[in-house]
Amino acid sequence: MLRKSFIPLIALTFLIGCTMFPGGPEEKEPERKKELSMGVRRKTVPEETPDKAKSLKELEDADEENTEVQHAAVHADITVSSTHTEHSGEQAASALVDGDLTTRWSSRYEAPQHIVIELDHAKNIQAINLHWETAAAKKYALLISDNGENWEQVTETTSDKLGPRVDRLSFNRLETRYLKFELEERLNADWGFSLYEIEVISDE
Ligand SMILES: [Ca+2]
Repeated sequence: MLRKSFIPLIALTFLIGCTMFPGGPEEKEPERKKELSMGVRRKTVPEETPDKAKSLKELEDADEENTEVQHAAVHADITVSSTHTEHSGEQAASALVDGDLTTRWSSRYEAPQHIVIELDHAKNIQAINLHWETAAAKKYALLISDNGENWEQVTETTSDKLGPRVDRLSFNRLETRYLKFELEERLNADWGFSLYEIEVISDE
C-alpha cells in the first residue's frame, strides 16, 4: 500500500519540477540562433571576397599595362558648352579629366555641344581615348590650336554604336596645347553627350 501511494507523489513532484524550472531546453535556444546567424555570415563572406579580389587584380593589371604612358590631361583646364547634372551620376566637366573612369560628365540634352581642354603646355600626343557612357556621340570632330582661338580640324569620327564604348584616336605626331571636341550628333536624341573620361596619352 505504501509503495503504491509513492507513485502519484513522484509523478506530482516531477510535474512541479518541470513547471518551476523550465529553463533547460529554452536556455539552449539563443545559442542555436547565434550559431545560425554566424553560419549565415560565414556563408556570405567567401561569396563576396573573390569578386572584390578579382576586380582589384584587374585594376592593378591595368595600371601595370599603362606604366609606359601617362594621362597628360589629368586636372587640366576644361570648358564645356553646357552641363546636365539633374540625373544620377552626372557631374561637372572636371569629371572628364579626373583620371577616374567611374565619374562622368553629361551635356544638356541638346546638340551640338563642345568640350575644350587646355594642357599646361604643348605636348606630343600619341593617342586619345574617349570613354563614352551610353549617351555616346554619333558624330564628332577633334580640332587643335596653339592659342585657343584659331582651330584646325584633325579627325572626324562617326559611329552607330551606343556606349559604353571607348574610341581610340591614334596619331603619328600631334603636338598641341588646346584640344576641342565638337560633338555634332547624338545616337539618342532623348539624351545629351556623356563621357567618363577623355584620356590623353603622351610620353611627356
Ligand atoms: Ca572621370
